[in-house]
Order: sequence, then C-alpha cells, then structure tokens
Amino acid sequence: MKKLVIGLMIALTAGIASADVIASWTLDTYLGGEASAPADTMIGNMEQITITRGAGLTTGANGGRFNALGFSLLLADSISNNDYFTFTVEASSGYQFSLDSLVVDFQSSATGPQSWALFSSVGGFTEGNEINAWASVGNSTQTATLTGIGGLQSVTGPIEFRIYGYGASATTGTGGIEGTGVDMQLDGTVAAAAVPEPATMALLGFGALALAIRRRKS
Ligand SMILES: [Ca+2]
Ligand SMILES: [Ca+2]
Repeated sequence: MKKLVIGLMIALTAGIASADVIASWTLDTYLGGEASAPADTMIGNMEQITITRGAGLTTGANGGRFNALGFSLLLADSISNNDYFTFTVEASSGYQFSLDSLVVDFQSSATGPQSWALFSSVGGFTEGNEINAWASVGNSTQTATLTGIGGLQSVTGPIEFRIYGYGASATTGTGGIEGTGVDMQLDGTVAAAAVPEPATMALLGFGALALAIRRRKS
C-alpha cells in the first residue's frame, strides 16, 4: 500500500510541468574584466551557455560583476553600436528545450547604463521587437517571462539572446550583471526531441493491421 501511494505521488509529480534550472551564473569571484562568463551550472543535454560582450563594449574591473564600459544613452544607439551582452542557447543533438524565464541582476555606476532591453534572434535585434525593456531601473533584479513566446518552446536552437544596456550618461560609466548570490538564471525544460512523425506512425499501424489480417486468414 505504501509503495502504491509513493508510486502514485511520483506519477502525479511527473505530470506537472515544472521548470528546471537550465543554466545559472554566480559571479561573486569575478574581477569584472573576464572575456566571457560560462554558466557555472548547466542542466544535462544542453550545450554550454556562455555570456560574452558585443563589439561596442570594453572590459573594466569591478568585483563580483561581469562588467563592461562604453554604453550609449539611447536604445537605438546601443543597438547600432553593439552595446550588449550575448549568450546562445542550444540543445545537444537529439534534444529540445522550452524556456520559462530569465532572471538577471543588473548593477551599474551612476553614469553607467540605467536601462536594459532583452532581445532574441527569434524576434530579431530591432527596436520594438524586444522581449522586455526595463527602462530606468538602476540596480535591480529583472524577470523576463518566456513561456508565452512560441519560438522559444520545443526548439533545438541555436537561439541567441542579447541584453542591450542604455541610459548611460557617460561612456566611462560601468554596468553589468551583478547582485546577491546567483546573478543570472535561465529556467525551462529539456526533453528528447520528438522523432516519429504522424505519417510514419500511421504507416506502422497500417502495416501491423495488414499483418494481423493475413495471419487470421491463413
Ligand atoms: Ca561589484
Ligand atoms: Ca552575485
């Protein structure tokens, strides 16, 4: 009886689509000027996710942060100048992923970027196509809900994400990904890629039926 109850509980839990941590970054030991920030925890069956900088940004020291300098004031200028952080999400061969959310801790100096905008290669990197624009938020934790975006569900990738920083009053201002504890986290689910197509399944079913009829006749 006890085993049956436990078995039922497992079956019920498995039926609930809960998100897993696909990747997370804790940057507390960073000096700021690292060339890249690979996720320090990665779920299985996914390619390594690593944050790098767009060509418009330069590196600068700041403890505990994946940091950058050279941000623009307006989002349009930030886009044309390539003032962004970027990372690409891709499943391992034979797998697919669905994304639920991205949580990011932002921190900047007084003249650094006060605003951030998240884009993906699904919608393109054009102003107006951002998943989220967090304007004048300063030092804060922001969450992007990705569940409703069709292009980010049951995909094998690669999908590039860019976080543009803007609202900087001086290019010497610094900004980046930094907060308490975990500094960035991508949640979702990873599953084996769906392989047999309905037409193939129907054909297999028809074959089995034909075989059964032949056996009956003989
Ligand atoms: Ca810091
Ligand atoms: Ca941290």
